[in-house]
Amino acid sequence: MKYWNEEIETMPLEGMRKLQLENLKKTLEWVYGRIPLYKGKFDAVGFKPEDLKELEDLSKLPFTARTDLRDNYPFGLCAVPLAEVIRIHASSGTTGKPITGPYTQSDLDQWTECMARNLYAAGVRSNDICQNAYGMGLFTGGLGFHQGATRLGCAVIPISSGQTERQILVMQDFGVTVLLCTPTYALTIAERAEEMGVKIKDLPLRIGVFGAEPWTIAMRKEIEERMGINAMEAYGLTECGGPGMAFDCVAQNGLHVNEDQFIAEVIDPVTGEVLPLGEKGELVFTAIQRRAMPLIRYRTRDITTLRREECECGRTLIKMDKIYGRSDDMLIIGGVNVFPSQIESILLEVREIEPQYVIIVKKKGYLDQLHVDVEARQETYDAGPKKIAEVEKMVEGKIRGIIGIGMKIRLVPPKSITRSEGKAKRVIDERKM
Ligand code: DLL
Repeated sequence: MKYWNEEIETMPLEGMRKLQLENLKKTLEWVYGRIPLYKGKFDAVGFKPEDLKELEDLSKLPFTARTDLRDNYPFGLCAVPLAEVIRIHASSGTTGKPITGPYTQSDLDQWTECMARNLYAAGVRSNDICQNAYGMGLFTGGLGFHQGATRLGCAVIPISSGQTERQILVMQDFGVTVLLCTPTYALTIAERAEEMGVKIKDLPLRIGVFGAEPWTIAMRKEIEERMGINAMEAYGLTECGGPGMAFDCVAQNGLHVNEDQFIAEVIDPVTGEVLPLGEKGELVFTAIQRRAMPLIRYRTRDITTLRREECECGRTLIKMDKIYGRSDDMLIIGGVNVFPSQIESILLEVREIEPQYVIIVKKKGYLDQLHVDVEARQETYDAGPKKIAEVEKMVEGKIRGIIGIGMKIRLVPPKSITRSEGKAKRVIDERKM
């Protein structure tokens, strides 16, 4: 079998649009009658659920923002009584209240279905042994992957994140074939294994399914080479139901959106206008099968491009490019927009440094300045201050040449940057302190 769900994954566009329209109609009626926030938002623009005649009418509806979730914390956007809720996840959030994600039984079944499609497309099969090193708990990564891999019939090891040495021992002893974690934690595991003298390349490990944070194609290649695996991807967010909303396939050039469950749009983040396919902007999702908390036109703040094209894998599901970054991570330096991912791509091309870095934003007078601390490779560090200064200058030049702005690069000693066990913190904004 080539697909987990051939009918949906290869459905011709016309059929998919029909299915989406039916599901969207049901969902608009569902939220209008049950959630005061949505009744208010729809009434404010004079829209009744029965006004939906075609998919394009969706653009007449207002957006839902993260602040709507905060203002209605914890269950104000829940469309069913808590008696019908069987699971509640939450994203921690560094400031303010967490974001909650309630599920009914059918929401949980659909999530599992999405995760099964995701893992199957990544090449995972029932005879695989999956080490699930996503954080287990409130975070959707752990249980989402657990459910999906269990549905496939894999042997799942719910090890959760952390205790990296134990991860490596389990990987060796249990003959693990699939690793599930964030890309930066995969790098941490690869590095620790090298220090322990364990050659991951010689182990049976063959696939990783990574996600939950932005990572560049350069980072994917680095992980693939260091571990000798295919590094595949999962995308999703707590508010919309967790990982599995979009996933990549053998083509590894974009992620297919589970369109029977989510309608994706890309908008201009400033004007809110829907952008044509192929243009880069902010990703917006409408969940059309969820029942506990189906968000309408939810602004993710993730930046990408949508493409409808024939994929070599045969799936017809719309594709989104690898997430470029988050609009709230975008730095504006001297009027130039810079995403951390652009800096990462350049750093990963430099042999003399490790893929471990932190970007520090400072203010000097009225000007914003970027400083990047990046780890020297052991050989570079051992070669002494002259070599270090040379590499710093070379990296500064490369960045100026490609991004067009100057930033101060500082090579720091090997192993001096804190290793990630989940989502890495790559930017420290000292302007906000
Ligand atoms: O990170 C869900 C998830 C778990 C996805 C495991 C994939 C794997 P949150 O904690 O709510 O949910 O964070 C959601 O993480 O808006 C993106 O900014 C970012 N993100 C998630 N997956 C990717 C990815 C989970 N593949 C936020 N590439 C999203 C880039 C990602 N960013």
